[in-house]
Amino acid sequence: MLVTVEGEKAIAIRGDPDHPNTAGVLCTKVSRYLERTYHPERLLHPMRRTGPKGSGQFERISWDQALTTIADRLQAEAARDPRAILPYSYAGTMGVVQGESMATRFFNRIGASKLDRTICASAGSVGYRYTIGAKIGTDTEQFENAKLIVIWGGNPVASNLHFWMRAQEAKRRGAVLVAIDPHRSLTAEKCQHHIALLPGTDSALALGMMHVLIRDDLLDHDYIARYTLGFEQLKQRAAEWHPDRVAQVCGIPVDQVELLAQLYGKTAQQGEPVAIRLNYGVQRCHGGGMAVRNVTCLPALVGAWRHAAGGVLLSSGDSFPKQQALLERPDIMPVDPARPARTINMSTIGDDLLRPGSEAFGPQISTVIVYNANPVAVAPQSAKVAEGFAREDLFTVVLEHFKTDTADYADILLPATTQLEHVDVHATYGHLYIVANNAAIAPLGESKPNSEIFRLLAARMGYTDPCFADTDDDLAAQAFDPNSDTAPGYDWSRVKQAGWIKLTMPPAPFAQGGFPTPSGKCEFYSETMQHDGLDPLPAYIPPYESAASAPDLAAEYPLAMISPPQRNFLNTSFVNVKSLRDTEGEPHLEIHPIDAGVRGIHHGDLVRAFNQRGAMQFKARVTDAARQGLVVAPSIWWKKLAPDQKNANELTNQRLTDMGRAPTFYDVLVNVEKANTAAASPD
Ligand SMILES: Nc1nc2c(c(=O)[nH]1)N[C@H]1C(S)=C(S)[C@@H](COP(=O)(O)OP(=O)(O)OC[C@H]3O[C@@H](n4cnc5c(=O)[nH]c(N)nc54)[C@H](O)[C@@H]3O)O[C@H]1N2
Ligand SMILES: Nc1nc2c(c(=O)[nH]1)N[C@H]1C(S)=C(S)[C@@H](COP(=O)(O)OP(=O)(O)OC[C@H]3O[C@@H](n4cnc5c(=O)[nH]c(N)nc54)[C@H](O)[C@@H]3O)O[C@H]1N2
Ligand SMILES: [Mo]
Repeated sequence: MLVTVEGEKAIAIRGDPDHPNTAGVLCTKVSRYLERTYHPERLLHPMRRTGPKGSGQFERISWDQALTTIADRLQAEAARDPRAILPYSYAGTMGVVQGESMATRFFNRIGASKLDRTICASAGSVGYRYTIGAKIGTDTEQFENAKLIVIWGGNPVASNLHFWMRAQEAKRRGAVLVAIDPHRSLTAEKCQHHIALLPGTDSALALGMMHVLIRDDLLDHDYIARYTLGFEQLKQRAAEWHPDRVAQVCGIPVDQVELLAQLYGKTAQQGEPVAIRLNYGVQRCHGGGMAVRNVTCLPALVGAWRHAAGGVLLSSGDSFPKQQALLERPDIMPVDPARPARTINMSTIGDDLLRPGSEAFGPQISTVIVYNANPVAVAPQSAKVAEGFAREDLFTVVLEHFKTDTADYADILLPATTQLEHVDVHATYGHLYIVANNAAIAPLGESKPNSEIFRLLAARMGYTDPCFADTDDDLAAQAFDPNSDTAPGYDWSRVKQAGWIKLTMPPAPFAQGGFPTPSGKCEFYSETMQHDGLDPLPAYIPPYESAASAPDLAAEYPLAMISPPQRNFLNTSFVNVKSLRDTEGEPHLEIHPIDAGVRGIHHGDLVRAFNQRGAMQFKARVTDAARQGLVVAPSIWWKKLAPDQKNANELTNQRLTDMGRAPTFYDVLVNVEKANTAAASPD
């Protein structure tokens, strides 16, 4: 991003036309970054809570008062049992410096509980790594050369615009685009083919593709023999997945299974690059890890990895040689055999805040420090999360730009800087550039970077370890390994000057195998999975909440609900930016005309979606963009900006995926009724 500054003020923001991946294009929401930065409700000084928890009533205090209050509390807790202290952070800024470096050092030094950061990507990461060894994939910039692009569980028009630019270019050059998505998303609308399967059934579709590829011999036998493991066992497993069975499980016509497999296998057999952009939509049901694994097996079957523009991209995260231990310093954690280190899963924060201390759990959570996150709005089963944060005996500190749903529960609220005001360096998960974040303007008001806040707290706690003296430039300099193959000679001062550097990666990373798995091959059969108690072969795991696995529940709540991101929001960031929120209108629910018809629901009606966990009101949008049996609740709204102070996480559950301990946001059954009948019903 290029920021124009006049005097002290940033007056314009645009994409850098020289950056190869983004080519000067900013997505809708980030193009409003100035509106967000100079928002009249920006937090500009520390505050202390004056009203009841959740009320959002605060009074101004000084930094000195704030830091003293927090350090006193942390010291008292640490003396009792530091594991009662919990950091909670995720995607607010994805920078290395303002994310997990100084903050994590601080919590390690205390001996606080660790946070298992599972809320977004951990199911797929595990499934992908079992299969090909690391989160390394096709270079985004190569996709424009592909002849077939399968966009599997992603909506890049809304959530990954710079990938979509490449996919569009490929289409202009004659490529076929296929979207696999229960919802006719903005992306699916623009693809030549759209397969609207039921949520959580992607594993079965991938098995059906394997079945057809093997049946019709659309395989690259040479690639399979040299670079894969377990083809014979896979063949037997795939034989069980006749397209008729697949069609039934996925709720789609059988010819769509055939079409997809034939397109994929035949295009590859013609020697053309076939590429899969695999995204997060497939990971948010019970079998989310397995779904990613199954899809990740496909390129090896047809030899797609031979081409720079073939293969699959889930995340490019492992291509970055991040020096995590150097940044986070787990070595400074105190070791106390009586108090083994504890890890809390961020995806079950609702239950865990409400859990009493016990032998098995360890101490009750007494103190939470939230930065870069908005758990009250984004974590599943929101009512429990809010109940947890409302605990009178819980001490909560929130570092924020705004008074979010979570900030309303803070005892102490601290103003943080935005990306315009601090220094950072970014690894990415969609492309292969290390990106510098230089400060454009001075911190607004009394706001401070996260790193500085944790540095000051460390000083108040009396920590004299030299690592707490590292500046933000020091941290950025430590971010990547200069002796690595992908960022050789990494030098922060140069990156800072240049703005970015591209990693050095071979154009077709697995053209000659070399998968970073235990066998060095693409593992159709995974001994590691067997060792971990999982099916070693690609399998289908139905959603927790589906007619197949919970018929009684499905009788009561017959509609599957997904809540994918809206185009104008970034998770809950930007929801309070008026121009963006006005574009999205108010929380709405897409419902198929047949499902609406039987419920007497018309376009624009106020409806109530409900299940065993809660209820929420939406404006109905009657549209066949939502397939029959599915409702779509674009997300993630600030609860307090919704008419009934709720968002879709009122209805989601805290059950975890098959691998990676991740949430199952899209594994949810609900029923829907007109809201005016709601007054009479019990909840
Ligand atoms: N505008 C915008 N951009 C964003 C974000 C944002 O909030 N707003 N969030 C960012 C973050 S943190 C992430 S993780 C990514 C997420 O972005 P994506 O990777 O695109 O993932 P999702 O948005 O979760 O879902 C994408 C699509 O998957 C579909 N889907 C839902 N369930 C299933 C299923 O079971 N199978 C299949 N095949 N499809 C399914 C949804 O209908 C949706 O269209 O986007 C990033 N970019
Ligand atoms: N129902 C449903 N729930 C979901 C999802 C979904 O698709 N559906 N998506 C899930 C996914 S993929 C993700 S990644 C999570 C995201 O969940 P979160 O990581 O909580 O992301 P945000 O909601 O954007 O909240 C981030 C907060 O950090 C603040 N912030 C930004 N930069 C900084 C900074 O430099 N310092 C400090 N102190 N604060 C900063 C922002 O103001 C914002 O309030 O939500 C998950 N929840
Ligand atoms: Mo995410």
